[in-house]
Amino acid sequence: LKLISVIRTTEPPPKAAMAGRLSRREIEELKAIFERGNLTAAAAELQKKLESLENTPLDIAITGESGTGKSSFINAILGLHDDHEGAAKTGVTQTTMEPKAYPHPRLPNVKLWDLPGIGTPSFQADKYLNQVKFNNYDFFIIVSATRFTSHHTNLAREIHKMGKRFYYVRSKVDHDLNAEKRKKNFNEARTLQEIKEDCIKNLRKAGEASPRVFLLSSWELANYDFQLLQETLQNELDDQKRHVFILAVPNISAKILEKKKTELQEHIWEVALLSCAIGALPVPGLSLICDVAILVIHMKCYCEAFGLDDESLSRLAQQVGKPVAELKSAIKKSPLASAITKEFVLTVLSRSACGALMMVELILDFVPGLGSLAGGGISFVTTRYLLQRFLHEAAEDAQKVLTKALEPKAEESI
Ligand SMILES: Nc1nc2c(ncn2[C@@H]2O[C@H](COP(=O)(O)OP(=O)(O)OP(=O)(O)O)[C@@H](O)[C@H]2O)c(=O)[nH]1
Ligand SMILES: [Mg+2]
Repeated sequence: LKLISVIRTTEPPPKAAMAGRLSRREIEELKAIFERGNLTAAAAELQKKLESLENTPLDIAITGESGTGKSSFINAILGLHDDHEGAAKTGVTQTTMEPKAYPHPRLPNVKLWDLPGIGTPSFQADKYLNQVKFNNYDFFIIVSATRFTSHHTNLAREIHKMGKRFYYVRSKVDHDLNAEKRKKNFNEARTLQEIKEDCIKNLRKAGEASPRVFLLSSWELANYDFQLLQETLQNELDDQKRHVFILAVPNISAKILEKKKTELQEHIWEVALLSCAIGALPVPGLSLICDVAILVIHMKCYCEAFGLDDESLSRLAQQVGKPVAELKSAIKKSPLASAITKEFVLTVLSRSACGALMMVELILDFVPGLGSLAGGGISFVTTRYLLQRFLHEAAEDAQKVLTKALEPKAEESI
């Protein structure tokens, strides 16, 4: 700790990062690890846990009758424009004849499966689930754009029998609302409520005790029930699947960005402990010790989760019909994923040395095991401090990009 007095020259740490002291849970978990006394074994376990989190497969089946908007829904979830390379084909004629996987553009282990339209001559409800290999999927989303039909009833019943879960999406509600608007006593909330109640009533008749129905428009994903669908899925998935699901959801609202931030924050202390356990090295020219490679990997991952990378920004620009440079102009603090290199991290380290060292002073006393690790303890605190600060700034920039993307275009606001 003599090292701490060496550097007191750079900018003071921001309030948000100073507030990021160890939580009670972190302290407890760290103490437990040190009490068990084998940090190397604990690190190996953490490494396995973090790797398996990242590699957890999530396979979501999108099913329903032909033409209901399944492919359009997939593209909306993946953040792809219908014309984008890699997007599901959409159209007015039947286009999907066998299950086809659409991997998430950033998370290849997350796949949406576009299933053939049920009820067409080649796909009848009773054989359908076997034909599409139902066991390959974590859950089903039944998409329907019209009144409830016997195909929905049969499909719901069959999915239930197979012990799988389904969510019922009533799609194209923008279209329904437009048609209803012509009526004299039009009331949007009442129309939506009526559509939902009708679906719930019919699913109950089909034997579903607590039907989960969501009204959506793939063209306006941020409206109607998408947020509710996202929250329901999140609550019903196990921890591993929830992690990849949250990271896969498109960045369409401030609330979703906030959720991603919280989810990533949860795992920072584990990454930091890994950094100290794998024998981090002193950073040249600074009194800091940490594993620069770990910082590079995780900072890049945060940027990508928030859509702060060239590909995601171009996709967003295409979706909202704005120049990508306009969206980029909203980014103030965070670099894009491609700019995060070892050199970049070293620059951040030198800028943040003062703040990181103050956190070392604050934290080492709390967890006795950490203090006794000398260099390892400093590495833990530095990594944790830098990742928290970086995450905070990337999340802030992502919110600014979202606001810019949703602003009316110049000609629209005149
Ligand atoms: N108004 C409106 N139209 C939509 C929406 N989603 C899809 N559509 C349109 O509905 C038509 C069918 O959409 P698809 O996504 O191709 O439907 P699908 O269920 O994949 O069709 P199949 O592959 O043939 O079973 C297309 O013309 C879409 O543009 C929506 O949310 N609102
Ligand atoms: Mg399709």
